[in-house]
Amino acid sequence: MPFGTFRGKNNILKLLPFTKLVNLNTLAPMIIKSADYIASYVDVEKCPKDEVPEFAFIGRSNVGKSSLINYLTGRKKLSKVSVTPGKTQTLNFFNINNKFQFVDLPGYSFAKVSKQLRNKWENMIRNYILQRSQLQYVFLLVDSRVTPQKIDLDFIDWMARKYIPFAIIYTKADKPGSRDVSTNVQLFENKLLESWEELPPSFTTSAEKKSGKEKLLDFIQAAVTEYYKTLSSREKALDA
Ligand SMILES: Nc1nc2c(ncn2[C@@H]2O[C@H](COP(=O)(O)OP(=O)(O)OP(=O)(O)O)[C@@H](O)[C@H]2O)c(=O)[nH]1
Ligand SMILES: [Mg+2]
Repeated sequence: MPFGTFRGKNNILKLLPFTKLVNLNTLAPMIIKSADYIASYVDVEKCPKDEVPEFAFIGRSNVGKSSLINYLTGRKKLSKVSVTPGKTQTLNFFNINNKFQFVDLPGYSFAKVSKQLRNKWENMIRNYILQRSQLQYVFLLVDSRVTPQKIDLDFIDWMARKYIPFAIIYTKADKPGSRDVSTNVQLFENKLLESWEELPPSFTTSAEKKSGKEKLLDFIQAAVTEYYKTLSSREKALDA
């Protein structure tokens, strides 16, 4: 498994498992046959205890997390979307193809709720990310229409320090080749390169124009395949 290198404080190099060694070209494209809402939780301890691989979507309020889940699964109303930020307030679980799970998280940095509530959400998100052992990747969504925001870079920095595997998804790229999108992505990557030797995997999507999901689904498919391969060799080893 190749690792990305994060320079961290005092220039100390740290290795992060953000890219898995899987040949995406050998896998058939993923077809979403089923996508169903499971339940919502506010406490990681109460989340389903199983070994289903999981992918979480996180980012600022209104960045398009719920819309992206709907676009990826081809289910318009699976996760609730709203023009008003702060729509998703719980950890929302979705079962995909009876094989893996998506978790839609509340947005961070939503200014219009009380500090107390914001702290509660932040703790809920952080505890979930730190404690959920079957979490394969955190997908950190970044709005491609704006210049780099400190809060997003800080969140990446926090995940790096906690050794959380993650990938970045630039959202709302309704005109993917446009100068604005490529300039903002470039600016964001330049910021990352101040602390990373190698960039994490990234994807550019538009839920509105329905573009960019194929590569992301390939990536998820590769991670799921890898997960079950590891699980079955572990079970075989235990049986032996
Ligand atoms: N132009 C454009 N708008 C989008 C896109 N994706 C989402 N939106 C809009 O952005 C707003 C927020 O979308 P949500 O999917 O609810 O965002 P969220 O990140 O889940 O928001 P919270 O749950 O409140 O944190 C809605 O008005 C969406 O229609 C996109 O690709 N392009
Ligand atoms: Mg949402």
